[in-house]
Amino acid sequence: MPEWQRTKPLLTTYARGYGFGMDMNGFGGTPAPPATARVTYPFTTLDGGSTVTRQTTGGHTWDYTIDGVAHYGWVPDWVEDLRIVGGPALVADLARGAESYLDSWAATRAHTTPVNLAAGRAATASSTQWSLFGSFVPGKASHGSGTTRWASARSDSQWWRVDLGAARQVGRVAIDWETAYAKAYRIQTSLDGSPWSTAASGTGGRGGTDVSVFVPRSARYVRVVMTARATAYGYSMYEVNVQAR
Ligand SMILES: [Ca+2]
Repeated sequence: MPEWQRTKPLLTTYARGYGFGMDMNGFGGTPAPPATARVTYPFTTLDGGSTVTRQTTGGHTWDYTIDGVAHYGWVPDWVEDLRIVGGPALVADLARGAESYLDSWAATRAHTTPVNLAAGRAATASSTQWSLFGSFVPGKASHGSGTTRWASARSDSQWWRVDLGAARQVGRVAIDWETAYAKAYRIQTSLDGSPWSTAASGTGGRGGTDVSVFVPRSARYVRVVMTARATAYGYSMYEVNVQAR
């Protein structure tokens, strides 16, 4: 119940059911009898198609409220108990679980990786950190390689920009930061390098992979304007991924 309640917002957001299954691992780990008797016999199964009474085997009459889930035959009784505790919404989610599982496979087959419009495109920046041992030029963040990176000089006010080569629809920018990330920055776009329009901005940056999603717009240039450093170093980005959505 708590798990279902905790994940309910996600189930609603993605229109999913709640999957459930049972593996008795021999005959251990099945649901025990409930502390309080709730299931009353006879009851109707969740699909409304069957009436369930206590089963008698030889001289023993089984009752979920006394025996718990003694074997797979008592799953309907267990679900009935969940219905009483969680209400019809829980049972409806359980009933849609299997379909959701199949849907997830269909969605996986249909999924295509969005094209990174910045890959291989020319980039410029406000500064580049000098290094005897490697290159941190702006193009290292639009090279399509997650191990190379651009790094700036050590000051708060810096920018990095990429030329997509032609006007494209842009609606999502993902920045893969090195440890030297920006706490505050803006994503701006432009059709010809000036003027610039702010598509997204934030001040609570936590580094890692930072994703900005906005209403898709036509842009040839995408610029990251950084205003607050997280470390005493400059800024450094492994890769900037620009997508239509
Ligand atoms: Ca790179």
